Amino acid sequence: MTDTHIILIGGGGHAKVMLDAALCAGVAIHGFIDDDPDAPITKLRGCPGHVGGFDEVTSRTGCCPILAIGDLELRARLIDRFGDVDFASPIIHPSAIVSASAGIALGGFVGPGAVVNADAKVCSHAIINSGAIVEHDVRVGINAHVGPRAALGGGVVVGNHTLIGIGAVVLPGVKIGSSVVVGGGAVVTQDVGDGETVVGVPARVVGVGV
Ligand code: JB2
Repeated sequence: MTDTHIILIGGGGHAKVMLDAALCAGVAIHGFIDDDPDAPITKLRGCPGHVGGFDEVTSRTGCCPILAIGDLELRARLIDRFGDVDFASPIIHPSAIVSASAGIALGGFVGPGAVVNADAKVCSHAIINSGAIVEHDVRVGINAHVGPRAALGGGVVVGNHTLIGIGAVVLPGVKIGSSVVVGGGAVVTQDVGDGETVVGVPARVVGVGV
């Protein structure tokens, strides 16, 4: 499938960032889907049209959706909902530095000024947000989000659906489980179990999900 009809799923703040990156990269966006047809993205120059509902994506030949909403739980539900639909190739801002040996999977996003270093693997639907650093041999799981200016040292593992908050630092080799929340500015020095929320310097567990 070619990406001739990329549709952004979402029209809020994150969609604006993704549209901007796509426009900078010369990637055409066919439309966006949002509950609100007047979503914030419509104020951006170059905004594509609002296209119907989710059926528009599943029924139209050649439509490739890409998640453009930040909420990781909602994103996970949408990934399930779309099932076998072919998601779009990753959108990568041209100012990002991505090693030739790194891999960015379908549905991924790499924002402006981000670095993805040698042999790093960014799984499907993951977000590497503005200015984030993903060092060599890191694995970023499915639908994980590395927030703006967060830094992952070499060999770090980030599980599926995990949020690394703005400006957090994860020391080299640390393993972070699935559905974890790392608070903004935290410094993670030890492994983190599935579902845990950690904050602070050094990061401490303050909650465990259900
Ligand atoms: O179920 C839904 C749904 N729920 C919310 N289906 C569809 N199609 N759309 C939905 N939305 C839409 O997502 C809302 O109408 C709204 O337009 C959009 C969410 O926009 P918002 O600006 O609130 O959040 P965001 O997800 O784009 O951005 C968040 O995450 C980013 C990573 C913000 O926290 C940003 O600051 C952050 N950078």
